[in-house]
Amino acid sequence: MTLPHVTVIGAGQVGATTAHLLALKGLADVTLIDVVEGLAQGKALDMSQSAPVEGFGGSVRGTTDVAALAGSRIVIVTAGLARKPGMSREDLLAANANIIGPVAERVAKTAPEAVLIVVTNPLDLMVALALQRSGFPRQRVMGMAGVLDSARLRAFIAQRLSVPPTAVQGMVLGSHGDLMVPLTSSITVHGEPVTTRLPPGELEGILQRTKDGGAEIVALLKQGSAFYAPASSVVEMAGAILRDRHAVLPACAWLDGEYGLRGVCIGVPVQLGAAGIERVVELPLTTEERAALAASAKQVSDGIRNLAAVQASAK
Ligand code: A3D
Repeated sequence: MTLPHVTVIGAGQVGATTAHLLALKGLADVTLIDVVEGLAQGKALDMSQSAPVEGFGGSVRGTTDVAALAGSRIVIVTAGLARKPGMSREDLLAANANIIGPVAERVAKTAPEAVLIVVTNPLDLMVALALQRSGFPRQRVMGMAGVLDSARLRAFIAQRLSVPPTAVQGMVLGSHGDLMVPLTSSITVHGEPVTTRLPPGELEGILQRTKDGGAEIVALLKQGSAFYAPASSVVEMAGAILRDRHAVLPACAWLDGEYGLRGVCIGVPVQLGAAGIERVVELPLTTEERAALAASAKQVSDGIRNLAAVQASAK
C-alpha cells in the first residue's frame, strides 16, 4: 500500500518520537532530517528495525539532505533548541528564529504543496515566522500546542478523579505559555461539567499546573523538555489531515477576524482535513474567556513585533 510521505525536520526528542509514532500508526512513509550527521540516519534505522515486531509496513529513513523533503504531504518542524531549567520559551526566540526562517523557505521551495506543522518554541511566534517565510496560505501553516495543553489538563483531571483520561473533555486555547486560555466552562467529565466534581479551588490548582506543565517536566528532566505527549499531539493533528477526518482540534493558526482578532497566530479550535485548516471554529466564549484570549493575542502580537526587531538587528 502506498502511504503518504511525511517529513519530520529535527531528529531530537520530539522529532524522533513523532517519526516513530507516525510509522507505528501506519500513517505515513517517514523521512527524518537533522543537521547532525548520522543522527537521523541512526534513529531511522533503529525505528525501521522495530517494524517486524510492531507490524508496520511504512518506511522510515533518515538523512541530512533537505532535498528529501520533496513530495511531502506534511512537514513537521521540530528543529531547534529546547528549554533547560530556568529558561522561558521566549529565551529560545533568536536562536530558533534563525533555524525556522531558513527551514520554512526550504520547505516552500522543495515541498510547495505541503502542510507545515510547527512544534519549535516559542510556538506562536515560530508559526508566524514560518507563515511569513514560506509564503504558504494560512490554511497550510499551523502550530501544535493546544492538543498538548488540553491533554495535560485532561490527564490531571482524570488522575485526580480516577476516571479514564478519555472520559475528560476540555480545550485549551490561546498562546502556548503563561497566558494560555483553558475553556473552564466547557470542561466535562463523563459529559457532566467538571465543576460538579471538583471544588473551584482545586480546579484552579489544576489549571495552574496545566499552565506550568512544560516547566514541571523541564525541572525534572534537567536537560531538555517534554516529548512523549508533544509527539502524540502532533501525530493526532497529522492523522486528522492525512485521513481527512475534519476533526476539530485546538491549534495555533493565523487569524483574520475570527474571535475579533486579526494579524496574529494563536491557539483556536480548527477543523483539520486534507487541505489543512478547513476553517477556524468560533465557539461561544464567556466574557472572561474572550478577554483572556484577547490578552493572550496581545502578548503574541507584541512578540511578533519583537521578533521583527530581533531579525532586523541581526541583519
Ligand atoms: P532536541 O532534542 O534538542 O532536538 C532538536 C533537534 O533539532 C536536534 O537534533 C538538532 O540537531 C536539530 N536541528 C537544529 N537545527 C536544525 C536544522 N536547521 N535542520 C534540521 N535539524 C535541526 O529538542 P526537542 O526535540 O526536545 O524539542 C524540539 C523543539 O520543540 C524545541 O524548540 C522545543 O522547545 C519544542 N517543543 C515544543 C512543544 C510545544 O508544545 C509547542 C513541546 C515540546 C517541545
